[in-house]
Amino acid sequence: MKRRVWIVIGIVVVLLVIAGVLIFNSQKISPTSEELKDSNPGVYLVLIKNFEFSPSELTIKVGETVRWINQDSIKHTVTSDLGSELDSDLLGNGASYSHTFNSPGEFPYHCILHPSMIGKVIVQ
Ligand SMILES: [Cu+2]
Repeated sequence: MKRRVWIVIGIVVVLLVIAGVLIFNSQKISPTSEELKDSNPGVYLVLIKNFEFSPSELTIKVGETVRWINQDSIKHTVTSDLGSELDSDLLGNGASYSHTFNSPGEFPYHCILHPSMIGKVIVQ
């Protein structure tokens, strides 16, 4: 009888640990912009996922940083439509590109490989 209780408790503990690991991992895979902003003041996250920049339009202040993370298995770039403000290498799965904007303006960008992928950073 007592042994059975301990077995049940053991099973519950194991299930809780598994649930905890699953929840922790799911958060790690897809951090939201707000989460990253909280942990890194002045840094915004744009996810590259399903051939889209998300959020596609982002408003920040001068001196703040945007970090793009590619979550697709396909390679993408972050490239300014005009000029060279944004000019990433080919970003593979999990790769990221960060850029700090030091002057105000609108900075539209696209992916060189997929011109339909467009986004814009507005720096105030
Ligand atoms: Cu692309």
